[in-house]
Amino acid sequence: MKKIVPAISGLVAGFVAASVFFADFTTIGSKTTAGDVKAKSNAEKVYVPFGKKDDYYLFASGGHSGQMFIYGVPSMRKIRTIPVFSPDAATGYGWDKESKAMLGGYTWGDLHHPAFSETKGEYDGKYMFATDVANNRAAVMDLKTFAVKDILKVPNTSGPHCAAFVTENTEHMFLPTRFAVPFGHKYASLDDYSKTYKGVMSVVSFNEGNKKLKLDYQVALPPWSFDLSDAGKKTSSDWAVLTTYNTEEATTNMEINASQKDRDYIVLFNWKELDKMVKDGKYDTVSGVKVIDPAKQKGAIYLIPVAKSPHGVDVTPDGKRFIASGKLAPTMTVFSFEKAFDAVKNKKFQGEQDGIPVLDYKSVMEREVNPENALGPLHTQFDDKGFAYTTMFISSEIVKWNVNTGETVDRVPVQYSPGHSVSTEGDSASPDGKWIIALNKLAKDSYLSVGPSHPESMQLIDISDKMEVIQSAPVDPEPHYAQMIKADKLNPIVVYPKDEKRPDSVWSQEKAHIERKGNEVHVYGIAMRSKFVFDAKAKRRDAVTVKQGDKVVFHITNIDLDQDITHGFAINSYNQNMEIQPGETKTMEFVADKAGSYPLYCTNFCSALHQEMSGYLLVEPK
Ligand code: K7E
Ligand code: CUA
Repeated sequence: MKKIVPAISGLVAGFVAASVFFADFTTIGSKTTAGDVKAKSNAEKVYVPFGKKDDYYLFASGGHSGQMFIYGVPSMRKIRTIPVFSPDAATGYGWDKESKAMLGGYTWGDLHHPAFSETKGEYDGKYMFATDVANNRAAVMDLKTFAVKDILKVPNTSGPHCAAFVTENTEHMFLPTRFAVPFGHKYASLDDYSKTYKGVMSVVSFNEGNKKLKLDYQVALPPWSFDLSDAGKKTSSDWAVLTTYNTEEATTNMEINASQKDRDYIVLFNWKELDKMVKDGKYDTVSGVKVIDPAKQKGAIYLIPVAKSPHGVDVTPDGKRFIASGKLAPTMTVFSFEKAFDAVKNKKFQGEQDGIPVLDYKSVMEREVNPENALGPLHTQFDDKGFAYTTMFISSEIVKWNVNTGETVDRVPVQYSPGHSVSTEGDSASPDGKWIIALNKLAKDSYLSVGPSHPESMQLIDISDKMEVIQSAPVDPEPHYAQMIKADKLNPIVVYPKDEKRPDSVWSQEKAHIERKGNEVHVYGIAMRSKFVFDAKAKRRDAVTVKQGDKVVFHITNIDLDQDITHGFAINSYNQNMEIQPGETKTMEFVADKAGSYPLYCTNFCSALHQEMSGYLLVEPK
């Protein structure tokens, strides 16, 4: 959702920004003004002196960079980029054998929505999930190492934008598709769209034992675009909601044709019922995947009319309500789970669409909220006091409102055009109400210019009392969504535990050796400050000689079991590079198709003799 109406938002936001900056930061002559005092006290709020750590981790999605960005809050200092769906030269992610296999040949991804694993509706700090809109993948990152452990390729779907959101105890993640496609991505004329194309929702689970993601089953929803979703909590924990657009089933000129009808739908479904249907064999098997047809299998899925083309849908921390944001309509619609359950039970239907019952809007809707002059509501976050915070893309602001009454309580301009925002522990059952960060699509004049393309911008807003923008930080494109967690919930390891069981790891210089099997050369080597040893018995322990055309497999163990002593392993001119963290073994595999003499070296500056940490790969010509 980027830059839909930059002209209007620019005007509104520019005007608002100008007034804010003049009000707060103008100094007159050399006198200290109220603005100076304010700036100083704001600076103190976010200043984290050296030696102290931030209170929160921010995991910001990297959008079409395919990566995840880790920031500290409140300092808003960027700590690291963690590669997820795209190769990353800095860490060699996508070059070593394991991560290369996980990426499956894809060189980019589009990561929109990160989600923490949850236990009883609280972030448990164990895992981070994300999905890839570009190439239909889901990933899981282990927060002990911040390393991606598994990537699942999902069939029959084209862009799981709607994900990832986990259920209360991480039983499932739902991946509804943004673009409808025929099963198996088969060719079918767009004239047959309504008949042949499907808006498939994938239901995925995570196995903590083997750290793998698994596709449990799919639901063949109508060929609509599914936009955002959220899982229920507490009394609604068996349920989840999705927003839809293009229920018109338009296949061209979407900008106009997908906004014809006044209403689209919220899809409300009971995932426990869906699980049960699968258990009871109520599904079809399509290319090896269990697929539920909601027109045939009734009792789990319902539609609720909502103002057309909504964007976000967010469940309140108490699990009692869900709020749809209008995007095109300047309205947040508050729905009640209790009312929805009652409508389901008493069959208060206003009709059927594609065989799915449509719940009566008035019976389920609790309130339509229209803050004055607030335009383009996209996403809602929560605090600990029952307030909701909705980003307004077009009027460039965050509006704070009372979920119980719909009354506007406060509003703050942001620079500019916020998409999502994220509050501290905001998607958990107990947000703590300290900060909210506006994830702005446009930065315009906020930072030193780097040419026509600007970074996106994140603005830290204090929500403990009256909302106030305190700090701002540029961020690479493009954080759609982010998650913020209390720092003390995470407990990353310092050194990989020495894994003696891994068959290819070598834990001493003396054990380094080379094995040849036909035209495969396996090097079992070590990296340590400040050398590589590939063959303990060789005349040159840091050189490897192979024949042109050999498959070369380097298994390198970093035997420096010390904090932060990471080594790189790169081969000059061979386009090979990987990072080996302390205690880790990594594998690099390639065919030595170019004859010649190729220096290899450590890419991470690991000691005073780092420059000396090098050797040779010699490839004898055929
Ligand atoms: Cu950009 Cu959540 Cu993909 Cu809204 S989404 S902004
Ligand atoms: Cu190891 Cu530089």
